[in-house]
Amino acid sequence: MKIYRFPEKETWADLVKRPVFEREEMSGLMKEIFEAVEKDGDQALIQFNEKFDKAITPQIVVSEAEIKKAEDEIPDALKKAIRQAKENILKFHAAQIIEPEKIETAKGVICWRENRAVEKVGIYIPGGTAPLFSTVLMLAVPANLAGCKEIVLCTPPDRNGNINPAILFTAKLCGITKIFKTGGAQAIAAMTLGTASVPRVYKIFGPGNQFVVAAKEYAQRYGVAIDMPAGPSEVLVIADHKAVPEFCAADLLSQAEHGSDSQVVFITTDLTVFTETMDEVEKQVSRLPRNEMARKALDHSLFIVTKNIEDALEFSNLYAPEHLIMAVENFEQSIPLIENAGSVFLGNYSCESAGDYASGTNHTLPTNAYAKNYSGVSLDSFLKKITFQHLSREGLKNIGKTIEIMAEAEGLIAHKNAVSIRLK
Ligand code: HSO
Ligand code: ZN
Repeated sequence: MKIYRFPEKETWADLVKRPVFEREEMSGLMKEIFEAVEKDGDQALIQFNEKFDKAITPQIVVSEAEIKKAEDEIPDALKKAIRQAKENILKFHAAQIIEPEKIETAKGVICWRENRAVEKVGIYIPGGTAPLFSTVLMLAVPANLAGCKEIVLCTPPDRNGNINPAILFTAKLCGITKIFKTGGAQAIAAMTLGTASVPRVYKIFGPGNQFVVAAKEYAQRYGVAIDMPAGPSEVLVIADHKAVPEFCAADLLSQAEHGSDSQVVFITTDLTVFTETMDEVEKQVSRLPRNEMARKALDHSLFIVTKNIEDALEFSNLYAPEHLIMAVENFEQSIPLIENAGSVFLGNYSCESAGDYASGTNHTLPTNAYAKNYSGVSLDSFLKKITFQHLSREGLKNIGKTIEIMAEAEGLIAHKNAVSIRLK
């Protein structure tokens, strides 16, 4: 833990910096992987499964039988939990559907926007130590609501060539039928370029390790869009004298257990809450199965004391956290002061886990200070907006002069003529 009591504002710019990752080295590797997938298609994916995931997968397509088996393996309680989470995510995202409104900007000039789904989308779900089947819900539910015609899911197999059953169950529940056993950069390459089995998509979503992040960046060279630039997961907790140290510690650790590179920041105005939360973190971390990873994340975590909540929020806005927890009494007053954050959790009972799983909001959020200029995933992430307009002769007459004068001033006489020829 790095501890700062009332740090001077001049030092904040340094404190909010995230660790920088070696990026340059990756592009050579990405080129190799993308070229291999382009040349050998499914065969390359099978070979990469063996090389990177130590898995023998004669078939990369997940079969009906595998999905059925997964369904049988999932305990009923988990099935019920996943269904309830899905309902809430569906409710929250369905409310984001906005009906187009036709606007008459001048008499006879009618403009409007219509939504169209991104036709083909790819979802990447990491495997490994924490198979995030909850992310399947966060991406597939809005994709379905938006009306995406093709939803492709790639996820790495385990050493026996199997996919985590909860991922398969959730994918099936969300109506995803195209599931492939391929992970890492090669999965991103497959969805970018297409193979005999894996369809090519127009936009790729989902978290992943540094190879997946690099591959999503590389995929954009081929005209594929991505959800957002990524970095390790983050939480910033702001606590006042009414915060509960046990709760704060649990929230900090729920982020720390994601990975050793997780970013954890605690800011409080109360010295008792400060020391008690640190003690609690120490107490709770040793009881966690993933304590080793969490401890590594805690090594570079920040514990800060500020004079007041306004200062804490100013720091938070500069940091632009993925998740901001306001464990303060008067959280309502803080809302207008929050400028940069992916998702905000208000009060002592709004833990980040609620948003991670089941409250309904999306957990795919901007990290690495991108909350300054990106939103989290929502229904909009799966839509494009097309503008339409209809001008009557009268409409064109009403704005014709304006167009002609502007076109002439830009030296674009054909533009001017397009109006004059109609109105002469
Ligand atoms: N906190 C993660 C999402 C997640 N947590 C999935 C648990 N499962 C990134 O926002
Ligand atoms: Zn989480």
